[in-house]
Amino acid sequence: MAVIATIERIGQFVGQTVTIRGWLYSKRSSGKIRFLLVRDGTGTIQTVVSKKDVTAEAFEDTDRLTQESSMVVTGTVRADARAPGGYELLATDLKMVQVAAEYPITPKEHGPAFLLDHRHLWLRSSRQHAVLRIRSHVIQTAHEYLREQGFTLFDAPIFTGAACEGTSTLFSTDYFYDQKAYLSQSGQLYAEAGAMAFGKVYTLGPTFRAEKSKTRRHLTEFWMLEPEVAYADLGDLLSLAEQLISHLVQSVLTHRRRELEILERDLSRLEPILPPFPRITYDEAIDLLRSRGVTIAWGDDLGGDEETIVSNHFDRPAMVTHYPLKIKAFYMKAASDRPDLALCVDVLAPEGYGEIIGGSQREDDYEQLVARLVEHNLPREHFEWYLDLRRYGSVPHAGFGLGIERTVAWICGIAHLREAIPFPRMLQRLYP
Ligand code: NSS
Repeated sequence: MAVIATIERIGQFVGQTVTIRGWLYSKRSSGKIRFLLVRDGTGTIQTVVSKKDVTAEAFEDTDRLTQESSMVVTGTVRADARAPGGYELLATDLKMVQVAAEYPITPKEHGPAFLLDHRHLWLRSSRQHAVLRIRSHVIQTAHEYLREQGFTLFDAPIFTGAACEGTSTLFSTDYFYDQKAYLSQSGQLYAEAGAMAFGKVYTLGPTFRAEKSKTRRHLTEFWMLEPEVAYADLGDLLSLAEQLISHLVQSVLTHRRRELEILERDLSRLEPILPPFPRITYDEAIDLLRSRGVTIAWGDDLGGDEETIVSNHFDRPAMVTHYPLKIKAFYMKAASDRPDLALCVDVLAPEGYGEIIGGSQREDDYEQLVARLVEHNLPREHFEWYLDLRRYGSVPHAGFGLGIERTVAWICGIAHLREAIPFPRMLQRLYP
């Protein structure tokens, strides 16, 4: 019995006989030789099947193999600089597991609607595969990084009783005993309880926004990473944001370079992503926009186009702070010297990707927070537990939410968020 190897690690087995379990990506024939490109989920390898090296039955089977047929192949690993990936397998045995029906996705161009309808199969294509491997790496690296920094993973609920980010984007569902439940827009409020219990926590989970927006930057279900830190202010938050983002990007450059190459990502745009990131205030961003001919009133939020103009000004993510308090969420703390401004930050990724992080220092004063709930017309009874956090040992604290899909789309250099998650949920998409 040969050892079962993965294509990713095939370099460790040069000269040895191994078994690869996978699927046929493509094939071509030349006389008594068949060249099978086999993928196993970790990579692809060219497998050379010579009539002289395998049984007659195995050789005939190669002609029955269709695209995406499942197969187990055993052979000797050979280093070959000309082979894609640097290695080849010289087959000594081949077993078909299932002959696939005619595969709907072919090398010809398919439109996005067709590909999204076949998302369950599209995942196998090399570009989609590369994006989702990078996504996995980003999430795993974030867990490792935050653990090393002393954070405790603290899972927030998905069924919630109230809004975190504004009532207009809440998905509601029937709960027991005539209650309404809402799908969480953010784990933040719960993470704040966690920070008061553990000091430094983070949540990572799906979050939901019932925004009727059709832009390439919006999903109705997306994943958010939310660190929350007790005894921290806005300055501490900015350091954490630039360290975390830089670490994620540099780690992908080191460990997922092959995937970035498949995506033809311009690596020179990722290499400079290191601290410090530029910091500009909302006021400065407004000046910058006006100097570029944009008509914008003080107090307006920055839309996608404005974010693009600001972020194109820098080669690293820009940290825009101190937005007008009145356009921001109820929980943000006002600046002591300018009470019309929030101690908040939006981190805008370069190359037009726009906002990947939104965060703030939190209002930690009980009276102020009660006033903000009233201003925002929020039902106080749903927030009594949250007010308790200000009654019992309130401290300055801060946190942010990093959108996983937006971060992955930017790192991968892909235009649309829908490819940065296995099964995107959008205004008009719930299938598959
Ligand atoms: O609305 S945010 O700006 N902020 C919050 O939800 C805070 N409660 C987070 C916190 O402080 N713990 O969303 C944070 C990020 C934002 O920068 C985007 O990267 C991402 O979440 N985000 C989205 N990604 C995809 N689709 C949609 N609709 C979306 N909305 C926000």
